[in-house]
Amino acid sequence: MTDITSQTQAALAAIGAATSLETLEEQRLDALGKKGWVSLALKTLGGMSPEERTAAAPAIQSARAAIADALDIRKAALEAAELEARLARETLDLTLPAAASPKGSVHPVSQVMDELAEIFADLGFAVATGPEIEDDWHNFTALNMDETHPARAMHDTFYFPDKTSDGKDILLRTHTSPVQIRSMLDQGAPIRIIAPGRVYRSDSDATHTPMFHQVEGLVIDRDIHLGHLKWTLETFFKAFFEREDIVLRLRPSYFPFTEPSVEVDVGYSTEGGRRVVGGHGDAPGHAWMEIGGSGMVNARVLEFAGVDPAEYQGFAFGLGIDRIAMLKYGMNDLRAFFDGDGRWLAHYGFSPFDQPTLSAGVGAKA
Ligand code: FA5
Repeated sequence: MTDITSQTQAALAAIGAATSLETLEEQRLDALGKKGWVSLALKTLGGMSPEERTAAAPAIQSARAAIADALDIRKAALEAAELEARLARETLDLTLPAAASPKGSVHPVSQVMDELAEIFADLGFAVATGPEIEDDWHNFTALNMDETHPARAMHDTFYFPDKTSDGKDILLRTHTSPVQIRSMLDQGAPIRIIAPGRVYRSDSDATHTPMFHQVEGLVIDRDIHLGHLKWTLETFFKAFFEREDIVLRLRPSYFPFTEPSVEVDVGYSTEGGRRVVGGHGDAPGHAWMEIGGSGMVNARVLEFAGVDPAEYQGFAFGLGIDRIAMLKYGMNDLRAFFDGDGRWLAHYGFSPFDQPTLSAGVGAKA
């Protein structure tokens, strides 16, 4: 008994005198470690008679509790002292000049938006914008999707709990097509615009993200036909990918706001795991990738937007900007676009001085 008392006192004294976390750990192992004297003393209880155990156990238990408490207290004190010392040691002089200057870069989506605007400006298109928080009239109804239209369900829309003062649902726009309506209502026909911007759908995998970017195109004039649409897209993609062998495939499709509707695919091959645009998608080693929807603007949409369908018609398209950025610059996971990882941005980002121009090349990388 006296043995335990004196051993405990010696241990408490050593713990109190420990000047580093390492020596404190040695003290802990010496007493409470698997082979420590307290642990060994506890083990002897198993071989005792019940009477002996009742007599011996409280002393060992209280020795263990006292040592554990002392270890905790000393550990907290040593840690606090160490933190104080570190804070005193690691000073930072904010008035010193930076060792490396901060280096930002232009995100590939922003770069591609500038490239698009440059190419379409050359084709006579103005850039239009619309709100990302839309009402369901502009996003759906005026695009020929009334409340019961099944295509509304295909968009996985994010709705707000509130409504507009005149009772319309408020939502995050699911595509850039409402800018068609806003532009036609604002400026009437003829019209030639592109509308790049953010759109939102509840969707997520390697090629779908809940927020992504589209560019809408709209041309309304007299005698516009599907041939103009194909020429415009082909001319755009040749300039964008800076190659002449771009082959587009227009596939019959359905959008409520265009009639007829066509889905646009571009031929590509895979070289060293990287998709390279060009060539016929059905050629050996090639495939087609969907990059957008398009068609002739439905007469009902013109009516909703106050344009006389007897006098005017036109085409519209909506392309996934992130998709064409991936194709041009060789990324394979769309989600990385929005992770904000500095290493990804340093690799795929552009110098702010690398402004896309038709004369210098829309895709030149500094
Ligand atoms: C539309 O959004 C139509 N508004 C396009 C349109 C405009 C058709 C004008 C006719 C006239 P769609 O849902 O297919 O269509 O989307 C168009 C493109 O956006 C797709 O081809 C794809 O490139 C891209 N896209 C769609 N969903 C996602 C997503 N979750 N993540 C990234 N890109 C997407």
